[in-house]
Amino acid sequence: MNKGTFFCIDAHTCGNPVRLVTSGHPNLKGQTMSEKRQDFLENHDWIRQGLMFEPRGHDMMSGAFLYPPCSENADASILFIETSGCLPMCGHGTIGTVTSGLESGLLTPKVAGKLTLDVPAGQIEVEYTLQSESDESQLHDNPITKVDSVKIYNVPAYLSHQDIELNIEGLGRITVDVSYGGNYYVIVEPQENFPGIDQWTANEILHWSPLVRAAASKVVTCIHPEDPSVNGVSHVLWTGKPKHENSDGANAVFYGEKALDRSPCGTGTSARMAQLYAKGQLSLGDSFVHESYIGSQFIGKIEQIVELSCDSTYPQGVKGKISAIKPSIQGWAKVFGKNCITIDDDDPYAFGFVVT
Ligand code: PYC
Repeated sequence: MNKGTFFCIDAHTCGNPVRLVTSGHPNLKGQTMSEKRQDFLENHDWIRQGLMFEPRGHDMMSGAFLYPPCSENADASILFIETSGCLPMCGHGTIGTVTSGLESGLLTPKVAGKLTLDVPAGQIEVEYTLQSESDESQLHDNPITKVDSVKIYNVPAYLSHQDIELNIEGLGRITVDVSYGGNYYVIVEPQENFPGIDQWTANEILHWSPLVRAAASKVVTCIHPEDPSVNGVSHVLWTGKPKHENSDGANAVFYGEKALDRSPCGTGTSARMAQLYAKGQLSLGDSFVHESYIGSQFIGKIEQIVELSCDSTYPQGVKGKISAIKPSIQGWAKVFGKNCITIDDDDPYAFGFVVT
């Protein structure tokens, strides 16, 4: 029996996939995207599994649903889906969703060139440019107008733990930081037992990352000070020498069980800028061109310094304010296909599989 039919627009943001699901949305309970994300995970997760895992997806697959706005001032809401679950925030996912949504006419901004979007991690602002600015007024009459670039003003990012020592069997001792940029990242910089991503193969990153994430998760507690449903170290960000002269840094982000981000990673770039700001290596107003493992680039910037409020749910009994940055991330996405995907429960692989 057919459990669901999903029309999708397939795109990639700087190399990493974004499958925007344009039909088959389940009705989600809750007032905010954070509550709706919980409802999706509890009651509708089969849709994510069917659309993200093999044979309909693959290890790197990620995607999104557009929903009506939760807040009065917003244009729309995004629910992110990927192989690891539903991220609170996804930078490359937002850039791909905004591009596909605008080009298909599914997203209609109140103000041309700008969008306000509710996401599970909070509210973000977006600015976009079209391929020819003079075509801006044609966006709704001419749905094939292309989006040139998308800039996200992300949720606040902050360094949560510094100089954590981990002992990884087979690799040795490494010292890492943990930083939040919409997801929690273990950040590993070049040091005695890690020469940098420019010296490692993708297979080496995929091999060591789950061990580093598991080791870090044992010794640090990450709970977002303003939304405890956002918690846990989910991503590992390795750094190294960039390939391009105009890049300020390079990274390779591991997520899920087997994914290596092909984009420079929006939430990872935000977490990295928050770490560098907290350590005095970046300042308010600085830009940071960040490169992915395949050499694609995002332009990051520290737009503002803000504070997050901690209450008694915050670990180690911390109460009061945490200093954070408000980062922006700019990148591009390309739409390359349209898909009609069915999930039939007489298919033994209706809800996908992972080869380990
Ligand atoms: O761009 O934020 C991002 C992201 C998260 C996981 C993969 N990409």
